[in-house]
Amino acid sequence: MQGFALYPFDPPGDIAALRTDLRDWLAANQPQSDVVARANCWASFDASFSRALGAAGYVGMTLPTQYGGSDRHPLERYVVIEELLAAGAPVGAHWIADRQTGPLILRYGSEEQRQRYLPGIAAGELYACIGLSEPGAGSDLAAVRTTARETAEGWRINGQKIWTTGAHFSHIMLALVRTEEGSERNAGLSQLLIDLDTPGITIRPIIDMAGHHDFNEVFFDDVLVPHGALVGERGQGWKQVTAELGLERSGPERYLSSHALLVALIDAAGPEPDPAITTLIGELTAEIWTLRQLSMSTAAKLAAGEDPMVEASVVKELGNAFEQDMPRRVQAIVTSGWDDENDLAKLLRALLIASPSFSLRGGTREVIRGIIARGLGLR
Ligand SMILES: Cc1cc2nc3c(=O)[nH]c(=O)nc-3n(C[C@@H](O)[C@H](O)[C@H](O)COP(=O)(O)OP(=O)(O)OC[C@H]3O[C@@H](n4cnc5c(N)ncnc54)[C@H](O)[C@@H]3O)c2cc1C
Repeated sequence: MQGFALYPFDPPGDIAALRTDLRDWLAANQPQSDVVARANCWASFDASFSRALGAAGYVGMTLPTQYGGSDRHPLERYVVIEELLAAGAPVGAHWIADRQTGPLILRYGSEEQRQRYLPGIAAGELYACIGLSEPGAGSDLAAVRTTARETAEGWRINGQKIWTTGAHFSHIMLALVRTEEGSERNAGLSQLLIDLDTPGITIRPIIDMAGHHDFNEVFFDDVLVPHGALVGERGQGWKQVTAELGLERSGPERYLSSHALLVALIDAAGPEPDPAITTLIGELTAEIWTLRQLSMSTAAKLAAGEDPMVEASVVKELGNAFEQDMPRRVQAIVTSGWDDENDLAKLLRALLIASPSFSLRGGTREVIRGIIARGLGLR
């Protein structure tokens, strides 16, 4: 790759009507919540909202109807996600299952796995978590040490995962494990779909510095899962995970985490804002518009069946830089006091604490830049 391939974002159907229908639905169904819960809302858990969203056909949109999905185009789903995030809807419960576990099961899973898991995912009732990181293998996933040995009864799993978002409320984990004894680096890895109520699994909370319980440590102590838990091909886990990461890195969630702050800044600025605030709003708007074009182009490439690994990484890196810088740029010019209880001050406090994590989740900055450099032929 020598440049950023721009693909036209051209979803089928009446997109204006899709947006209007969803906005009307949200006006009737979105729970009233605090402005802070609306920011970074893809971490907000609300089971009844997820179920209602599923019943309305806005979860599992790209899954075939035979598995409970709506067989919609991936770019229609993109539009829906964008609306949900901009509205601050609490989509955290089903988020990972809808974004990556469902599509991955459809692509690599067995027919039995599809029938067993996809309808629940499309209904917004079955939640999933991602079992990649380990204490000794965070950014370096090829160092994964959790093992699964094939026995007559099934796979026996031993090891530990860490930073597992939502493991405490999820039904399943899609885990990257070492299935070939003595294998090294990215060879010999496979993906297993693990029901989290299987005996031998211990889930321990990790509380983050904002006091939230999103993360967990997950321990596997001689856990036995059936042969049918293997997803895709044995030994092809690395390739499958890489495909999964493409889905994780380029969506609108990569630049909209601080969006509520921009809205609050515009609201607080009033009709005749200070020139410095006008300039900042103009700059932020221009930047977010550009990021949106890059993200939509990457979504279009993904929808065309191509692998936008490098483009997705560019969106993640630039999007994270934007959403991470925004709270600091706003803090530098607003006069609101630290203890104020207006929306702007509340959001600023919350985002200044949360934003360092934005460039870690989904792949750290250094690793993402390494992927981009390799894609550009620079390394
Ligand atoms: C909000 C959030 C949610 C997350 N959710 C999940 C989840 O659901 N499931 C999951 O599996 N993980 C999850 N993670 C974890 C994952 O994204 C980690 O951030 C990642 O695995 C980092 O691991 P580590 O802490 O061991 O750091 P390390 O890998 O030790 O990295 C430490 C530092 O060294 C740098 N570094 C490491 N290797 C290299 C290299 N080869 N070249 C250059 N620099 C390097 C890193 O970029 C980083 O700055 C989440 C993280 C966050 C912040």
